[in-house]
Amino acid sequence: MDLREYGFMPDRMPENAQGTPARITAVHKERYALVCEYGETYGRLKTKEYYGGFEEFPTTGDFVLIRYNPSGDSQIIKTLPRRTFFVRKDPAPDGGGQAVAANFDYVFIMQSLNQDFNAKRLERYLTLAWQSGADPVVVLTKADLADDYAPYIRTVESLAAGVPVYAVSSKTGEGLNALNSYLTPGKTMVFLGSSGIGKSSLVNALAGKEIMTVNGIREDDGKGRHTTTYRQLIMLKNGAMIIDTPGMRELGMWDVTGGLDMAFSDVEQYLGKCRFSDCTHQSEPGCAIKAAIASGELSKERWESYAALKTEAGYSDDKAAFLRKKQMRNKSIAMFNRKRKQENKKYGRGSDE
Ligand SMILES: Nc1nc2c(ncn2[C@@H]2O[C@H](COP(=O)(O)OP(=O)(O)O)[C@@H](O)[C@H]2O)c(=O)[nH]1
Ligand SMILES: [Mg+2]
Repeated sequence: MDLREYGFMPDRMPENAQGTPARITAVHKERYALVCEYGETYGRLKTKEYYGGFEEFPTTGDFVLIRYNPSGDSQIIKTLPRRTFFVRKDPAPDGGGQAVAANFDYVFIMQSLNQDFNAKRLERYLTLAWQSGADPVVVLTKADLADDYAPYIRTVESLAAGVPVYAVSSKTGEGLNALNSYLTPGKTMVFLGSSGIGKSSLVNALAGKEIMTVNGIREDDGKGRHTTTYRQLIMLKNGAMIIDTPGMRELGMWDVTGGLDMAFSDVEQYLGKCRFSDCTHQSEPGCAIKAAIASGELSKERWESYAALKTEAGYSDDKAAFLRKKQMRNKSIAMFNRKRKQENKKYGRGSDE
């Protein structure tokens, strides 16, 4: 097996790197499903590197280096630098950002053309997608359920200038061919969208067979149940890959400065143009934002979306505090490991290396 088929770029190997490159295809509790030149295998993290705070925990789509073990679990020794990634807030109490998907080329931002369509959520997804470093593509699903979806397309185009938008139906096959230009060998897409909007159905329609379980929408609240219980990367027959991870539901506005710049370039062009450099855009004279809204150049909703996401990003962005905590944690882990090593020596126990 040639890992390049999975999107691996050999020139991204660090110099003097030891080990066999592999790609993470699924994250289970403590075990990782991997592919490498020897085929599919499983791996576990090397304690010293990962729990000593030296390496980033890998996620679905990551390229890693392993010590290959032909007769059991391999050892994961290094996470290679990510080209693109999503982060969410680590659910641990003092957690910082945690990567949930990595090294994808396109983000398919998905909403369905029935009850799910929501402009604010679209703006949020676009911010996250731009932040990830990959190219956003808007995919409106269940086209067969909409009498006329042209107004939705126009709404997307007004919020996401320059981002391609497609209406598709996994049920009738309408519009699916247009997605083929993204589904090329070695490319990876990640699906971002609420439960029940047809992500699994689209995977199956693109794969031409039932890979994912499709679940019915509950009558009472219109929401689907989650069937994806672990994070996985699926290889389609044509050589393209799709990442589907349940963690995508909880993506927060963690460190999205660059994403906001891209998703709201129409808004940001007015910033810094107010008379007062510390303008709060509330009631100050000479406010460029208020003037743009008054003249109709900028829509009020657009400004409010931007301001809300920016505020939210500010809250989750208290990185100074987070980094302090992380340093402390790494320090105490290192101390713990040193102590354990001394004890192991004292009692003649082997270590895990
Ligand atoms: N009418 C219609 N229903 C669809 C389409 N795609 C998915 N569905 C239905 O929507 C429900 C949720 O689909 P699923 O693929 O499980 O959504 P997921 O939760 O986003 O993975 C299922 O009942 C599907 O049959 C479509 O293109 N048209
Ligand atoms: Mg699903």
